[in-house]
Formats: sequence, structure tokens, C-alpha cells
Amino acid sequence: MLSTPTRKFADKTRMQHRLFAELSAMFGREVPLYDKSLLVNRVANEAVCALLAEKHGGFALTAEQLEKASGERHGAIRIGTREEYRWVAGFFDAFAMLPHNFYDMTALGGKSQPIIATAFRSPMNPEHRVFCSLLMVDYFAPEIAERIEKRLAQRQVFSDRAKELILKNQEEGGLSEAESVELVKEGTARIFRWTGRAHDYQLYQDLSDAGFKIAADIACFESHHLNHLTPNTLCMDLYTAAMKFCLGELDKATFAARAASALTWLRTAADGDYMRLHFRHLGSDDIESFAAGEVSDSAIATLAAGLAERLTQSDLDLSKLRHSGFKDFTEGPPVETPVLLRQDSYKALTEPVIFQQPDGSTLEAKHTARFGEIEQRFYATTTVGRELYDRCLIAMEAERTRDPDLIKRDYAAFLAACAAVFAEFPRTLPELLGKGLVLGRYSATAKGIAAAGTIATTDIHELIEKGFARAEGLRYEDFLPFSAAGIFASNLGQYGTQSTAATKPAYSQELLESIMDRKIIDPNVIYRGMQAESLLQTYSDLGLMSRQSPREREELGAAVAAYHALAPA
Ligand code: OOG
Ligand code: NI
Repeated sequence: MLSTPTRKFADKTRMQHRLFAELSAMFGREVPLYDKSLLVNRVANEAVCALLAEKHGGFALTAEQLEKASGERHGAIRIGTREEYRWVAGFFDAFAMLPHNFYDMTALGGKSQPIIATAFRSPMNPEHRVFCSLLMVDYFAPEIAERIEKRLAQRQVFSDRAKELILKNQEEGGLSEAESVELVKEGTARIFRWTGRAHDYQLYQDLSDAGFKIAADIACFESHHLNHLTPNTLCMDLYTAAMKFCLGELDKATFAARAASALTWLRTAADGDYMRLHFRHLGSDDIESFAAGEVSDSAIATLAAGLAERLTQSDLDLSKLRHSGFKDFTEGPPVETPVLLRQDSYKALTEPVIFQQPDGSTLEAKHTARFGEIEQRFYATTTVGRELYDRCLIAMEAERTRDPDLIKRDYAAFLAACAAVFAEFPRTLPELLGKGLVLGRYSATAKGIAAAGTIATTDIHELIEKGFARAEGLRYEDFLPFSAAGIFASNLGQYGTQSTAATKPAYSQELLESIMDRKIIDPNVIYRGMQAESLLQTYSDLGLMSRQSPREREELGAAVAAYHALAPA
């Protein structure tokens, strides 16, 4: 897809890893609770790996491998002006991170926010991504819009050197090693750094009072400070229980029970497809070579008790740190439904800020915006799968609105209600693929290749059943606007906001593309293209090309062509 950079340039994927490792270190220094949450995730993941090693004989992950496998991050930044947004797009371009998807957060009904967004990531095998919001000033009444614009015009987030490097990458297609180190440094020392300084408290107050805290978070600060930097977890329910325990929100017995139930769930759910999805270093052959093992109830109880012990040690007493508690429920599908992504977070911290006032004086105040998200990624959905997901999600919202206290009154009943709402979704990859709800990458097996010429069916699911082909699920690599809106809302302590302009402007993908002067990639073209290409290859390897219906061949061919057309000339 992307042309490989020539050797005179620093490798952009390696630059990406360096950038996110450095951002993570920066954020850890800025926010001690973030650093500790990484440790909680590590010890929870170690317990998961211990269970997986029993279930899949031959699977083992050293501490070093686990650390390496845990480097994936997504960040969230919020930008004030169109010019800044264009520089941000140029910055990420230097790391081969391109805009994917258009998110119109002004069109989410009661959850709307005055922003539009895209997410920067690699088109293929992305590990890192940044959700990048742009404040739409014309969402506001002219008087306040003008004050925001005036304020924003006074800041200079990108240094001259950063701009030079971004332009050089744009013109020449890459940066030298030394320059790439410099650009990462620009990111951590300036562009994405939290300064603790803000400007114009009156504007801050007026925006916050009018329900636009997000605008205050953007307009009054000096940099595109990271709002959050999200790692992945191997087991959302184990991690959230552990965090709540460390923050003092669950007692030890409740934690041990929740941990045991999360691990019991994994005992069934962590099949070969889970392994493939969660460990990118494992191939299908590695996974097939694992011996099926048994995980006993007592092994689970031992793991849960061990984890409770570890979390009780003083280095994980998070109640001592500044915090505002953990979110009540996880955004996205319930644990039974392995599609798209599940997200949760510790709530936004209230942090000290010093305001520089227009008259030259300073004022000490507090700001609540930066939170601590975690996520677990599952399978990318087809159009049909996504429609079903959206329907289920609306039903789940309705359920929560109908009985908002259920979660506190009876946690098990709350989880059962969520599962019931998503009951139409099957729980395993073969069934999800079989029903056409998620996308996969198919390949011929050795048995299938040996049988080429004698195979009677062209139905991919039958080919899999007969052992002639196999499938892996495609991982969802993007964001979910409703999940994002839920996170926004719960952290800002504010639900959506209405436009105060005379008429609410309509925003489009074309608008954001023109702001960046680059095209936004539709990730569905990638997912569908990958699936189609793998199907064509499978049919070819099985000698079935000529037996496919012309219509199917045409459809697959069109999906592959659209996918290949994404590659720059
Ligand atoms: C971005 C929210 C979107 C997610 O994970 O959906 C996001 C923000 O809070 O600025 O990060
Ligand atoms: Ni996020």
C-alpha cells in the first residue's frame, strides 16, 4: 500500500514506536496515576497469561515479551484552529500515520460536542493511533466565537523547527535519523506536553458555564496536551476490577469474586481465535501447535487470590494518588460480544492550573479534563454487523436509562441485562463470520491445496468446515463515535451541548479534508479489501477460481481494486 521509504530516511514505523514510547514516558511523568494504571494492567495481564499458559500448552510469554506486546497506545488531542490542525496532520504524516474516518461529534443528538475529528494511524497493521478533534468555532454565537478565535490566534504550538521538519518530510518523503529524533522531541517537549498554564480565566469560566468545557480545554491552553493515552488490556473486566480495587472502590472479597469470574469467562472465551487477536506475534501455525489444556476452578481461585495479594502491596495503593474514581460501566459491547472495542477509564483528574490574565496578573485555578482510558480491541464488523451493533447499543442505553441504579443495586443483574440486549450476536469467531457479521482473512490449508481440483463447493464456510480453508478475524483498528461521546460525557461531567449559532452549521468530511489538504481514508475499504484479497487467493490456491460465480468474482475484484487504489501513486 504505502511505498517503502528509501534507506536515506528513518523508518517511519520505528519512528512511530519511538514517538509513542516517549509520549508514554512523558505522560507517566505528568500523571502518576497513568503510570500506576500501566502497572495494574501489567499485573492483570500476567494473571491472564498464566491462565492462557495452562489452557494452551506451549504458550508462554516472558516479562520482556509482555512488555513489548503492551506498547500499543491511542492518544487523544483536541485542536483549536484549522491551521494548527493542518500542522498536526503534517506531523503525523512524518510517522506514516494517515487520517482514517470522519467523526462528526456535532451530530450525536444529546451527546453532541462542538468538534469534528479524524484519527491518524497506519493503514496496515496499525499499533498506535491518535484521535484528533477540531473545535468548530462557528458552532457558537458570534460574540463568544470571536473571543475564542482571538485567544487562539495568540498561541504558537509548533516551533519554527518543528514546522521545518514537517515541511521537509512533506517535500522529500522522509527525515534522517537525527531529524526524526528531533521531531519526536518536539512532540514530547512542546506540542503534546501539559504545561499547567492557561490563559484568560474569564473566557474559561464563560465557556464552562455555558456547558462547553471541551472548548475551554482547547481554547485556553498553550499546547495540544494529550487528553489521554490509552493502552490495551488482555482482559477488560479483570483490569477494571483491579483498578477499582486499587482505588478503594471494591473490597478484597468483591475484587476476588470479580477477578475469578473474569478469569472463568476467559477460560472458555480465550480460544485460538482470541490468541490470534491478542498476540500479533503468534501465527496460526503457532496456535494450532498448542496442546489443549484444562484450567481448574482451583487454579482460577489461586490466580485471583494471588492477584489480590499483589494489588494490595503499597506500590499499588492508588487511593493515595490524586484521583476522581473509576467509571461505572464499560463502553462498547458486553464481554460476550467480541466485536469492535470495549473502553473504560478512570475519571478525569482535577489538576492545578495557573492562568495568565490579560492584565498580566496570574490566577490559580483547577481544570478537570485528563482521564485514564483503557481498551480491548475485537473484530471489525461488516455493514450488517455494524447495524446490528448500533441497534443493540441503543437498546442497551434505553435499558440503562430505564433503571439507572441497577448497576449499583445488583451488578450481576446489570451485566445479564447487557448480555441479553446483545443476545443476537453469536459469541465465537466462526459463528460471527458464518453470519456475515464480522470480517476475516481467509487462507487455504495444506489439506485444501492437496485436494485442489477435487473440491465441489465454493462456499467459504463449507470450505472451512471441511478443513480446506481457515480464517482469522480482522481486528477493528478505529474508533466508535458513540463510545467516544460516552467517554467525553462521563469525563466532562456534561452530556452534549447544543449549538449556540443562529443555525447549527453542517460539517462534512470534505471540509476536514480541505483543512488538512489531504484525503481521509475510509477504513472499511481496507477491511473489505483485505477480506476480498484473501478470498481470491484462497479460491486460487484451491483451484476454484473458474468455479466462482461471475458476480462474486466481480464484487471481490472491485473491493480489491478500491483497496489498492488507496496506495499513493
Ligand atoms: C477523544 C475521545 C475519543 C476514544 O477513545 O473514543 C477517544 C477525546 O476525549 O478528546 O479517544
Ligand atoms: Ni480514547
